[in-house]
Amino acid sequence: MMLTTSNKAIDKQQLADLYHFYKDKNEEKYLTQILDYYAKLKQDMIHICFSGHFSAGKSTLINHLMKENLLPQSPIPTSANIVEIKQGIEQVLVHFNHQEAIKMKTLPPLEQLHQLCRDGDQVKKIEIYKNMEDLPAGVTLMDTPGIDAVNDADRLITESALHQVDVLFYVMDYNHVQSEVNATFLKEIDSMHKPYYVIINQMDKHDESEISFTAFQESLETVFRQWNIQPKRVFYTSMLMSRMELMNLLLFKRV
Ligand SMILES: Nc1nc2c(ncn2[C@@H]2O[C@H](COP(=O)(O)OP(=O)(O)O)[C@@H](O)[C@H]2O)c(=O)[nH]1
Ligand SMILES: [Mg+2]
Repeated sequence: MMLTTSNKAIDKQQLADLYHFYKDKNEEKYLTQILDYYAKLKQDMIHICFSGHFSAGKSTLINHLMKENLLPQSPIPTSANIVEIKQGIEQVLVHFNHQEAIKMKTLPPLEQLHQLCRDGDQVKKIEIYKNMEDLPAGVTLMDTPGIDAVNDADRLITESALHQVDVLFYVMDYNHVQSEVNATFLKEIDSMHKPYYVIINQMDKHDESEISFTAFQESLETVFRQWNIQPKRVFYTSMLMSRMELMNLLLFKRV
């Protein structure tokens, strides 16, 4: 069972009842989900999740949006745990798999923070609070481990966090849009009735002389139709191109 009820449809008392119901039945696996929901209800947070294949550019994109270098970016798989970024007085909470959580009253040096983000073996989740002018209060940005068929552990970590998510941005590398792994994951999101958007990143890899942007867009739409996937919108972006270069590609070479 996955808890899919939206936080508006369920109140704290119902969650408490549910918690005791499963606790009495010794159904441990649902208790963490219920506690996460409870924490979310109390904080009245909106969770915006970024997920997608390894190295699609999720962390780069979040860093870019926040104008901060909080997350490790690397061509080799990184962000092996869930990292939540929230507006607030600077502090970092580190939740471990097998020991008590710790609270840091200031941000550690970035290298140390990035190391914690990569440590999927010991660290389950990191919450980073910082005053950031581009992040409204009450919004949590979630960076998740990559979705990859060969690494089931990371996939499970991501999926276990999905019950908390209000909106999902699925990031794809320009060269991986046909991947079956993407389809399987998005179908699951679809079945949970979560709104989701697709971001095609790394558009700098597009070569108009190989395939026109219009043809690329049409082939993508065909793939989504075949998979029966209906994102609310598809965005095209690149972390390496200027706004002008991207607009030139998306608008003017389209016809
Ligand atoms: N060519 C290109 N490389 C990118 C782009 N965005 C990110 N990268 C690179 O792709 C690699 C993976 O990025 P990262 O953000 O760590 O991916 P994540 O695993 O999805 O979080 C890094 O080396 C980034 O510098 C892009 O738009 N174009
Ligand atoms: Mg990452």
